Amino acid sequence: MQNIVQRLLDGDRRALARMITLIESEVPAAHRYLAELHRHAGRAHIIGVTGAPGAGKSTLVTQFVRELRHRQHKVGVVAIDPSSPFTGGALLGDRIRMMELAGDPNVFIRSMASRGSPGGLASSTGDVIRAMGAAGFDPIIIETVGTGQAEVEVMHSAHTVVVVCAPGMGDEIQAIKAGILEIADIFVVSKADKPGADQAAAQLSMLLSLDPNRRKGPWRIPILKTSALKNQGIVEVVDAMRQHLAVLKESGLLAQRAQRQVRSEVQALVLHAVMHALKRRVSEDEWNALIEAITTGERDPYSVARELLEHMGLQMEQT
Ligand SMILES: Nc1nc2c(ncn2[C@@H]2O[C@H](COP(=O)(O)OP(=O)(O)OP(=O)(O)O)[C@@H](O)[C@H]2O)c(=O)[nH]1
Ligand SMILES: [Mg+2]
Repeated sequence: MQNIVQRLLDGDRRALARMITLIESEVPAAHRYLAELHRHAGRAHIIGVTGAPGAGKSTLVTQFVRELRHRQHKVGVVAIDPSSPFTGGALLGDRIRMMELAGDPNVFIRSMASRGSPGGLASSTGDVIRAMGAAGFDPIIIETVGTGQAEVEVMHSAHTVVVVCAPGMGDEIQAIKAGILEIADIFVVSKADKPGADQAAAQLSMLLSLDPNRRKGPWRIPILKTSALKNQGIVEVVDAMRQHLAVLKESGLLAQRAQRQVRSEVQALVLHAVMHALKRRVSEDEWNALIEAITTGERDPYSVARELLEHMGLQMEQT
């Protein structure tokens, strides 16, 4: 088992698949392996693709992968909540194209279920990215539906976030509402062969010009149109992704982002470990009794929290 790390570093796909399974099933050994992999990971360009259900994300991801393969990249894909890659997109034969890609040794596609806590999803996605990066995949594309908090949180591990809006779905506005505006680095109006694409782009442009964030530091957020049907616009989006990465590097933002991410990763691990240790020490019955006592006003949450921490040899600061 120990040499799973070595095999993964040598680019063995089965070792990578096995590692991802270990990550997903939260096997304690996974952290030991990931710690070893850490030194070899972290250089891949992470691209997030998000947007409303049915916006055309999987279709785009498939085309990005093909374009990146033309450019000789070894590409990883993490599709969160795999409803669409294999079930949707039948109209344009995306399913078949995804399958074709899956047979390419320089493409690794993995679906992950969007279950558990938002923090849990973000951290396991981060671990999967680490494993894929160590196996030499770069860039790595993450696809999520941009509706829930968990999905938005996952996008924080991306360097470049592509937000996809389809015309005539009214979802340009919804995307803005869901707080996606702030995280977008590139907007794509998909299905540009359909009526309403120009209006959708104009609408987005208007909304963006109202927003001072339109410029993200040295980066000006572009709005690009694509059509999978006519095979248009993909090269431009892939170019924009690469340019965005270059701007992040030159400006020092990439390094800043990495530091921010490491900080929150370590915090999350500590928090997780503390909660885990607590659950081992306090039985379900004890928990219930404490909660009951707080609810009735017999106890208060502050002293209970203090007591629980002291139970683990930790002092809570006096307030
Ligand atoms: N006309 C047209 N249809 C498209 C285009 N891109 C995607 N579609 C269709 O839109 C539908 C949804 O595409 P997907 O790529 O599965 O969308 P998605 O955003 O991944 O969907 P979920 O993952 O289920 O949220 C499919 O029927 C596609 O064939 C396009 O450029 N033009
Ligand atoms: Mg999809």
